[in-house]
Amino acid sequence: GQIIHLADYRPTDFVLERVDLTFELDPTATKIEARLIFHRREGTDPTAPLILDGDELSLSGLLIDQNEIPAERYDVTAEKLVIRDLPESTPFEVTVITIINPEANTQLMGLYRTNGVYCTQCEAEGFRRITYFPDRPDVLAPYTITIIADKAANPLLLSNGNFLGGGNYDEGRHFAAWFDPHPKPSYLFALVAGDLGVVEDTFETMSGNEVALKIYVEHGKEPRAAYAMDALKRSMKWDEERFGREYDLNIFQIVAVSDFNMGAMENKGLNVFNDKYVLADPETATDQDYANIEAIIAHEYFHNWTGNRITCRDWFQLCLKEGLTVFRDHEFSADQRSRAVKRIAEVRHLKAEQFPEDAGPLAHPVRPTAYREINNFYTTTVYEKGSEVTRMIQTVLGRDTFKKGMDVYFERHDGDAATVEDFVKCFEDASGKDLKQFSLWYHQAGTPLVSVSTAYDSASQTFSVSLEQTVQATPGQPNKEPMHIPLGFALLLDNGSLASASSVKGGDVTGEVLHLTERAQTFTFGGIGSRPVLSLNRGFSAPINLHFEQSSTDLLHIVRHEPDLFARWQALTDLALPVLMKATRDVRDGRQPEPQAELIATLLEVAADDTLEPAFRAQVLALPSEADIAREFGSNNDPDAIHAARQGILADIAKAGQATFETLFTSLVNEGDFTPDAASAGRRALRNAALSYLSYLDGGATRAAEAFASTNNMTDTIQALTVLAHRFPGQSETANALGAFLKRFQDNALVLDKWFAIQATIPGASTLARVKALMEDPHFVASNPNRVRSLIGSFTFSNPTGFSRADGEGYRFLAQQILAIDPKNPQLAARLLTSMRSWRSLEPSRAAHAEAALSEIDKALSLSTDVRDIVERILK
Ligand code: DPP
Ligand code: ZN
Repeated sequence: GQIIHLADYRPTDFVLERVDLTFELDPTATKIEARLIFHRREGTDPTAPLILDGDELSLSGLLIDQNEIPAERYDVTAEKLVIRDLPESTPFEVTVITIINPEANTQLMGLYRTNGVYCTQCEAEGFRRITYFPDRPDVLAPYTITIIADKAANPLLLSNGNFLGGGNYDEGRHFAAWFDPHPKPSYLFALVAGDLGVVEDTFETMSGNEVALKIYVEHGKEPRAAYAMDALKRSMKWDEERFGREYDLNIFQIVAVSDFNMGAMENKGLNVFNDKYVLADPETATDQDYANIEAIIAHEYFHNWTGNRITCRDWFQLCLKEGLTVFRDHEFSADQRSRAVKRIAEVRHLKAEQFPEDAGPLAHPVRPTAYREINNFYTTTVYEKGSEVTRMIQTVLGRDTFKKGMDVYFERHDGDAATVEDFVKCFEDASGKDLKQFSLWYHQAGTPLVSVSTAYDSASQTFSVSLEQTVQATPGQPNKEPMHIPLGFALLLDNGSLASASSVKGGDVTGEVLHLTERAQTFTFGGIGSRPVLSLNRGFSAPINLHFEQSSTDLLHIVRHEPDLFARWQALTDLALPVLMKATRDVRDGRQPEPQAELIATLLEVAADDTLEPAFRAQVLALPSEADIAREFGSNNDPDAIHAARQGILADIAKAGQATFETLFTSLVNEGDFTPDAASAGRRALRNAALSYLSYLDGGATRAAEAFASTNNMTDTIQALTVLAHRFPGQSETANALGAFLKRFQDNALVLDKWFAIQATIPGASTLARVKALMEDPHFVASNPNRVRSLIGSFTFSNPTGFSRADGEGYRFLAQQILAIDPKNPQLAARLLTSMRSWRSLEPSRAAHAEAALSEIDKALSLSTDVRDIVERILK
C-alpha cells in the first residue's frame, strides 16, 4: 500500500459514458460481463492507455468493440488492466469478462454471500473486486444491470434504479434487468439476489410521484421491519420539508443482511443494511436500537442527495457527503425527538469517540490530504467532527443563510463529483462572507483548547471575557493557525434572566454567538448592571475543549437558571468531573475520597425535578464515564483507580438518594403497551438509572433480579441484566438471569449480541477469562462481524478495567485476535485495533505492555494494508 496524496489528483484520461453489466450468479463461480463505453477526454494525451483497477481478479475475456484484443495491446495483473492503442476521438466499447467466487469472499467487500443471499458492498473500493473498472468516485455513468440466477434459490434479483423487466432464462434460471438513469460512481453500485421476505409501502412525493417502498428481510422477520419503514417515510417527508429534496426514482429498496462490515450503505435506490439497523420489536430491541434505526435509515436515505446526486470528487472529500449527512440525520432526530437530549447524546458520543482520536496518533483533518488505506478514514473525525463543522457553518451564517447556501449547493452541483472547496464556496456566495479562516476546521486536525477568564467592573458596568485558543500539534501538523470558533453564549443575571449588552468591543458578536478569531481576544460587554454568570459554548456550538475555572456557585447558577437544557447538562458535567478526578487521585494515593455533599445534592435535586424531562434527568444521572475521566486526565491513566473512584461516588449518591430513587423506580412505570417514542423511552431511561443506583444499596441484587423477571420490553430487560452482571457478576442471580436470557433468545442473533456485550463489559481483570470462554461458546460465530464486535469489540473499546488490566494480558489477547481476523476480514481487524489509539495516555507500565503487544502485530509479515496502516500510525 502506497500513500495517496490529494495533491496528485487529476481527472481520468477517459470519460465513461455507459455501463452495462450482466451477472450470471453462482455461489463459487459468478461470471460478470462488463460492457463499458468510453471516449478519450478532450485535451488529454492521445496515446494515453486506459487503466482499470482490479483487486484479486482474473481476466477471462477482453474485447474492444466486440473484437478479441491482441495480447500485445494490454497488460493484466490481479490489480490492473492496462489497454493501449485506443481510438483518439471516437467512443469505443470495452468488454471485460471476469469470474469471481462470492462464497470465498470473507472480506465482505465486492460481491459476497451472507446466509445464502448474494450481496455487494462497493464503498470505497469494492467494485474493483467484481470487474476491472475505473473504480473512483469521479467516474459517473448510468448503469444497466442484468442478473441471471437459479430461480428457486433466488426468486429476488435486485439492483439499483428502476426495474426494467425479467422472465425465465434457461435450465431453471431466470433474469431481471434494472436501469439507473442517474449517473453514479461505482461505489454506489449494488446487487442483491436470494430468497427474502418483504414489507411494502408507498410514499407520495411533494410533486405527486408515487414511490414503491420495499424492505427485504429474512422470511419470518417482516413484522420487525415495521419501525424501519415508518422511519423511512418520516425521513422522506422531512427531507422535502427541511431541504426541499424529493426522491427521484419510482422505487426505493432496503435489504437487511446479517454479515456486514458497516452500519449500512446508501447504494442508489437499493440501500443495504446491517440488519441490526433495520429489525426491531419491543421484545427484542432496546430504545437505543430504535433510535439508531431511525437515525441510520434517515442517514442512508439523506445520502440520496448528499452523496449520490452530489458525490465526492475523490476520497479525500469523504466528509463532503458523510459530515453533511450526519448533520442532516442529527437534525432529523432532533426534530423527531427532544432536541436538547439528542444534543447531549451527540456531544457525549463526540467526546467519547472523536476527541480521543483527535488527541492521539490517529488524528487527521476532517479533510485529509494523504492516506494509505481509505477504509481507515471512515472515522469519527470525518463523520462526527465533519457534522460539527457543518453545524458551525449554520451557526456562523444563521439558519436562513445556511439554508440558502444548501440550495445553492444542490442547484450548482447536482450531478457533480464535488469538493469541500465547492461546498464552502456555496455558503460564501449565499452569505457574501469570506470563509477562508473558517475552512481551517476542515484542514487542521486536533481539538482546539479555549482558555477563558472573565472580569466584571461595576464602576464602568462592563463585563469582559478574555479568550485564548491553542491547537496542539498532530501527526504531520506541528504548527496551527488560529481558527474561527463560534461560541454560543449567554450572560445570566441573578434573577435568572439574560443580560443584553448595550455595546460590545473587542470582536464580532452576532446574536447569541461570539466569534473568536484571534489567538487571544477580549470581548467587553457594556451596560451590564450587575456581575453576570457566563454560560459559554452553549449547545456545544464549537467542538472544543474549554478551560474555564468557573466557581461551583456559578456552575450551580447555570444548572438552575440556564434556559438551555444542554448548557445545564454541561454545567453539571463541569461540576462532576473535577470531583471524579480528585477522587481518582485520592484512590491512587491511598487516601479516602472526601464526601461530596454539594455535587450529590445538586444531582438529586435535578433527579427529583419533575419539571425536567425524564430523558434529561437520566443523562445527568449517568455522570461522566470512566473514559470521560481518563480523557480529562489525558496522561498517566490508571483505569482501576478511575473505576474505584467513580464507583465510590455512585455508591454515595445512591445512599443519599435512596428515597428519590425508590420513588422514581416505582412511579415511572409506563402504562399500557410498549411504544418506542422518545417520551416513553425517557421514562424508561430514568427508571433504569434509578434501578442502577439502587443496586448499591442492600438487596440490590434481589431487586435487579425481580426487575429482570418482570419486564415486558428489551430495554428494561437489558438494563436489569446489565445491573446484575456488572454489579454482581459472581452471584447466582446473575448466572440465572444470563442463563434464562440465553435460553429465551438463543435463536435471535441480534439479541445474542447483547448477551455477549454485557458479559464482555463486566468490569475487572477476570473478564478476560470470561471473554476467552465465550469465544468457545457454540453461539460465538467468528465470521460474523456483529458478533465479533459484540464480544471482542465491546471488551476492547468499552471495558477499561478488563481490557487494560495491569498485567497487559488484555493487549496480548487483542494482538492475537487481530492476527487471526486480519487474513479473513482486514477492515474488521483494523477497526478493532483502533481501540488501542489512546495507549500513550496510560500509566507507564500499562503503556509498556500496550506497546509490546502492538509491536507483536507490527512484526507480523503478512498484514493487510488496513492493519499495517493503523499499527504503524499508532506506534509512531
Ligand atoms: N455506508 C456508510 C455511511 O452511510 C458509508 N457511506 O456512512
Ligand atoms: Zn454516510
